[in-house]
Amino acid sequence: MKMDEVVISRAIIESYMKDFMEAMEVDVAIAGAGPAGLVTAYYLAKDGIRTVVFERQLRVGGGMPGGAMMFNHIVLQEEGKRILDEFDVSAREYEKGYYVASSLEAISAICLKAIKAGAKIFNLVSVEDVMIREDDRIAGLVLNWSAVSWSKLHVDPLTVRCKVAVDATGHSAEVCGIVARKIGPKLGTKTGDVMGEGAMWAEKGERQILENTREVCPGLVVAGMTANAVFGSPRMGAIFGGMLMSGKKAAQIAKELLRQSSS
Ligand code: 48F
Repeated sequence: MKMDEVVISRAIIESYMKDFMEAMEVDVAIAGAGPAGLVTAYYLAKDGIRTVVFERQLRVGGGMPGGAMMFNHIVLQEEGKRILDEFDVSAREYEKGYYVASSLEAISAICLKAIKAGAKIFNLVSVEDVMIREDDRIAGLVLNWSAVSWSKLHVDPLTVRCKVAVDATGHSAEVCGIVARKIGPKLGTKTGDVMGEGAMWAEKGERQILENTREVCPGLVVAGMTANAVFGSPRMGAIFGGMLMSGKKAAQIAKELLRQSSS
């Protein structure tokens, strides 16, 4: 069969641009395609909510593929394992209450399910700012190619509009950092600013991540490690149940905010 390189090129550009154009106005825009961001995207998209995820790196998954110290296995507690079951990922009980799974199987399944549910994921795109409107409501995310920021090129960004934004950028809590710096100390923390994650304490970190997963300023929800980094809660290492539960909770919060905005 005849193969034309230009047809191949056109097919890629046109279909990508169609997806990108559709991403310009969405219900929920998520920064970061680690486990928390992808789980959030899945639970939103499967309910028909227009959801887009922007990921800085070439690959999705954040810290999940690396497991712990590059041992590509992850640990989950009972509640986390129940969420993994929803993604058809196998996990075996190691000791009572501790389950082990392949980090690659887990992140592949979560990513595939999010995409199949209808979430659009754009890799190699960094969130570099937020768009705001009245009452300092977060109304969109400001994007640039990651290659532009890595090369330190002076190139202006593009902006997408969303009803709810989710910061799932992990330990660096980047969107919240931008909000604290540019809009003022309004994150609902003791300092009003991003407090930074605490030292390792798996049990406490896993417990607090659910309390910390919430709307931190109008229109901005935090998910995953970002939630603990914002509120100064401990890190927890390679136990990943909290990331999955936080993603699921962030999706519920976003749905509630969407419901309120439409009524
Ligand atoms: O770091 P990451 O995996 O965060 P998470 O989903 O999960 C944390 C765990 O991996 C692990 C842990 C478990 O106990 O502590 O560390 O909360 O994923 C965050 C993703 O966000 C991307 C980053 O490349 C990563 O894939 N990211 C960070 N900043 C930006 C961004 C940005 N400004 N724009 C777009 N993507």
